[in-house]
Amino acid sequence: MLIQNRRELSAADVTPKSLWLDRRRFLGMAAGVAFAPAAGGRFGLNEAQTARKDATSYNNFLELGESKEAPAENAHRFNPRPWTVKLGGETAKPLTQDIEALLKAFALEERVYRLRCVEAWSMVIPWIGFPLADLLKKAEPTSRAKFVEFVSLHDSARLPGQRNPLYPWPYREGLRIDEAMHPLTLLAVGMYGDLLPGQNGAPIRLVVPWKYGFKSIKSVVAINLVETQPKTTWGSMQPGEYGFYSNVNPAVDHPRWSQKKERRIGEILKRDTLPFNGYAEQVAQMYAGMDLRTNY
Ligand SMILES: Nc1nc2c(c(=O)[nH]1)N[C@H]1C(S)=C(S)[C@@H](COP(=O)(O)O)O[C@H]1N2
Ligand SMILES: [Mo]
Repeated sequence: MLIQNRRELSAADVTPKSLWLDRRRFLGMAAGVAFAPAAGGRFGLNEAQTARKDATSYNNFLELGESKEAPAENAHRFNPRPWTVKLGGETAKPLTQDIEALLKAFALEERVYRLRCVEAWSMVIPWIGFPLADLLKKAEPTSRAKFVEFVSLHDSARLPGQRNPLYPWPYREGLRIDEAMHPLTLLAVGMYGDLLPGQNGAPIRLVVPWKYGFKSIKSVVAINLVETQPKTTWGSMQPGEYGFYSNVNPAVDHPRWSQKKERRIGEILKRDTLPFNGYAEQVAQMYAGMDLRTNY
């Protein structure tokens, strides 16, 4: 005779195991960091965070649709498992790692960063992740590695927006090697104390807080160390509007609008946009001697 197991249901019982493997460790750790007094230290911000509801319902993620609302509406169709991240190119130790192994391999921390979209709106988001440098160092970049190329998942069954032929899929981005190795540059796997929702780039996305939002590529499957400046999606589509560097710069207008001010999502009055999105002290020296009007 079958005896019913009467223990209470836990999260592990009601969520697909493949999606939430080790979720308890992840959340426990995230909460611990979030409430640690040091969280606001080197990388933190003393600014009101954007409401989670706004940060997860007003998105740019073309692979899940073109409007701001579409990514959240379509995210249920995007299953971010199984998932592997491939690190290759100019490395002594190329590696391919399953996302679950990646989640365990690195010390996750919470960092509250501004994200400034090129469309002149911004948010303040508590990300959970680890420095990109930690992963790159594991692969041992060679001396020829001058840039890093990032590639998003290319699979129109999981990302139906890729059926739109107007864009050159997959989405691609790039950084110079020193930008990629900078301690502010984060690979995020969560936000607001939880795993990343699909619309925000599950299961792993880049966050480069001093650059316009489109540099923060979502749903990354490949990271390649390369010798020459890689092609980026926006750079190849509209080179006159989207430079490779795209550091947030209120002094350089977009060809079709000013970048002097921004609307913080959830607020009415506009704020002044800050050079390097407020991170000048940490990053400006990387661009010493560069003309940031030409290298926008
Ligand atoms: N793969 C991919 N990554 C992407 C985009 C995209 O369309 N596809 N949009 C970018 C843009 S323009 C912005 S502003 C940010 C938005 O991130 P958020 O929705 O988490 O705020 O994601 C960036 N990363
Ligand atoms: Mo953006």
